Amino acid sequence: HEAEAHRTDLMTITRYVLNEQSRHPESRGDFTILLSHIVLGCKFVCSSVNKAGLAKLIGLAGETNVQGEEQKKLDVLSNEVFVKALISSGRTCILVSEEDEEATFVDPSLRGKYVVTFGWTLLIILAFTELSGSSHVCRYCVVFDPLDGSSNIDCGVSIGTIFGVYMVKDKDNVTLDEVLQPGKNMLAAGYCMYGSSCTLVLSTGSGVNGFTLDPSLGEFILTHPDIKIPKKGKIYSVNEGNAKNWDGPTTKYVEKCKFPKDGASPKSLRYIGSMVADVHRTLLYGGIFLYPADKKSPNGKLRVLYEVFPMSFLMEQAGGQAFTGKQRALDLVPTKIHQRSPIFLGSYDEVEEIKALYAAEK
Ligand code: AHM
Ligand code: MG
Repeated sequence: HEAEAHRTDLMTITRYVLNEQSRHPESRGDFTILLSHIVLGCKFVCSSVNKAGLAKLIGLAGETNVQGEEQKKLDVLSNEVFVKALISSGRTCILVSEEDEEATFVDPSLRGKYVVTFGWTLLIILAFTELSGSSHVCRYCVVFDPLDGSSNIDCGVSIGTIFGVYMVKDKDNVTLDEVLQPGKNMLAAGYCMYGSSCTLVLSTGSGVNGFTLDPSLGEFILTHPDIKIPKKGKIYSVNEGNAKNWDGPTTKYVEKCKFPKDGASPKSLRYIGSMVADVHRTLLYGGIFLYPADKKSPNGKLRVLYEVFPMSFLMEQAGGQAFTGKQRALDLVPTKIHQRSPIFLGSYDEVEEIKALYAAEK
């Protein structure tokens, strides 16, 4: 009977977030509106990615179409779609995208206005409380990688979108400092994986939930409620081609994965080379994902704001950990929007081991 109820009583992502918001009486539904625009971007990218294999045939990404117009590459197209969807939500002040060198400051005229349609008494009360000062509803800054793992597009391997949301502190004087904040200040974080199905994993700071797109409905349905990462894991995920240049602790950890001395079985290696897919598997099956520093890239490869932070936020919310080799990843204070950092994230016990190896080096 329960299964039957699920089939007819669908928990869509919008319904889920609205339910969550209703626990906060002061909430005005702004986050729900923002999220619905993020979801729109994900659906668009999902549909484009699904058609990517046909590009050569019908002239999609990077090709010239029948009208002779140059078609945009998928990552460029995805970026445009997200930027436009986020701006049109009327709820954003600053956007930081992996695709754009500079942050986008949303034009004040596009930051939305309160629509007050109440009677005069209510208007006066509102004027003296929350509305005094500013009439803008721009409340959020969004950092995102519109299409991560783009080297995997042409061979049809899973790719994804990663995003993090900060709440604006000073909406009358918005500066870049709003996004140069530690990841622990994020209000929400998530990713959407374009794989064998399209899965959106989201945390608004009280656990992690996964939603799968039902293409026939065009809705994300709650399929993975309250995701918890296993405390230990049997899988490690890293680009071992860089091993020559690794530091001591990373080398020791991976050596132990392959040749455990305590009688345990060796771990399996899985590496897709798409952060979203590698992190998604780590979240569901347990284990560790690492993109360490190496001699050639002392800060690793992955970007703090829209790769390291959102994934670290989700890991912690699911009961795992995220570490940079020096500190808890979410404590890092970025000074540049495209800054990189080494990252070790996953099951609690695995990250604990990495932390011990780094502590022993000191
Ligand atoms: P991208 O943003 O240019 O797509 O690069 C990010 C990707 C991640 O998805 C993945 O974890 C990593 O780069 C793979 O890098 P490498 O090929 O060096 O292993
Ligand atoms: Mg990326």
